[in-house]
Amino acid sequence: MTEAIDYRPMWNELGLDLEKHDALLGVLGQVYTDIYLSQKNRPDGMSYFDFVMSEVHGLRIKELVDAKAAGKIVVGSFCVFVPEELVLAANGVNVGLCAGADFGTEHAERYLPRNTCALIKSFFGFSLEKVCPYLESCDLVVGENTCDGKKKSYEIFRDIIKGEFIALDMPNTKSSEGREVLKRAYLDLVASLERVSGKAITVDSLKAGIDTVNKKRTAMHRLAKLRRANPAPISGLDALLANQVFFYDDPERFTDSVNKLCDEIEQRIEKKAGIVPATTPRIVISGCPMAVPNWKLPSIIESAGAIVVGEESCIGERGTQNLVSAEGASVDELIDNLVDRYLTIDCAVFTPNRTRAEHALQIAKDAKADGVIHYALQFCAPYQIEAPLLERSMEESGLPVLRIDTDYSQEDVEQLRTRVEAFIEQIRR
Ligand code: BJ8
Repeated sequence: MTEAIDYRPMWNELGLDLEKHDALLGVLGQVYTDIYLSQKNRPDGMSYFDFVMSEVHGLRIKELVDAKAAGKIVVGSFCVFVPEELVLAANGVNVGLCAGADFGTEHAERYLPRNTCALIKSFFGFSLEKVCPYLESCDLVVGENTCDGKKKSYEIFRDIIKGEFIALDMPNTKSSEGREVLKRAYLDLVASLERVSGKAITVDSLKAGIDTVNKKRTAMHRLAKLRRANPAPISGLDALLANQVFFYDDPERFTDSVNKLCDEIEQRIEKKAGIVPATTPRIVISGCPMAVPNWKLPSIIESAGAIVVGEESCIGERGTQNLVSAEGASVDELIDNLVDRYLTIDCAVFTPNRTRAEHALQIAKDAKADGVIHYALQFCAPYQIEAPLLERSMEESGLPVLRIDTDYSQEDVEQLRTRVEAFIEQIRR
């Protein structure tokens, strides 16, 4: 039997509040056991993701510490508009920062109005309570001026974290001017990355970064396609977990693990070995991103007897869609390629944003969904206001929609369960 490693000296060194961090890990471990490990008939390939989650504040953080000792930089972000390709090209490790749990909310509300979305309060809470080892490992944190909530809260956040912070100036339209704004933001990011890492981004290093991330996204496209089989070969919760781990893990190891999982899923499909019967109501979720450990809604949906077969979300197909071309003879041309790909992300902060509804509909059709659940965090104006537009286009295509507005607390779980169960009864075939 291998002896458990004591990570406390490392956490202490990073400046974590060990007592609060223990409390957080205790809750997370229990929630993970209740929601994930209680599922039946999971693919064997999910054991890798279980391992990653069991070591999410342990081994992975040790890897970051070791990478820093070997001369790499750690770069944290909160949005899929921050290109991992550039971070890799600058000899960096890219990590998504903790923003999916109700932690330190009261502390966060000393800095932010109560009517701020849970995602923003969460990253404030994690930072103020000193419980996010990813944040504490960062040499550079990259924010982005997307929604007003993030844009304004970053003005405060930059002063409460210990690492360096920059905010990318983001466009809110996809016009040619918008394209220029995004390109300028990426050029600014290149300058910051080069300064912090002391390494110049070259054509070769950027092409290598593009190749690594393209492979990672291609693996996720494969998983997104396979999970649409009927009977569904993998739970929505497990597919969501792979989408969440996308933001934390070593990219090559992650790609390899997703491809192995997909090989296994292909065999399941061949044998028609579903995780649930073929008659199970099929749901697509569309809306705000669900960062670890935000599993509330999918767990309610799946425990109510339906299966989630796709996510139109940044932690899902909105975030992973499309690849970046590696054709180009200069860094500038490659950055144009990045802008081309990243501008296809249908975030609700853009106006207009019609392609999001089209994309969501396409996912629902391809996945042969029986209904769509629109998920918005309370006080997230971009997604809440876009919800009726999306609902209309779904319903015109004959797809019933349930709109859910919620946060990270557990207070509304029973009420949500009742609404979700009624929706599932309505769409049951
Ligand atoms: S590209 S969705 S990851 S900005 S939930 S903080 S929008 S008030 S997270 Fe997002 Fe990038 Fe867009 Fe995706 Fe604001 Fe809404 Fe809160 Fe949000």
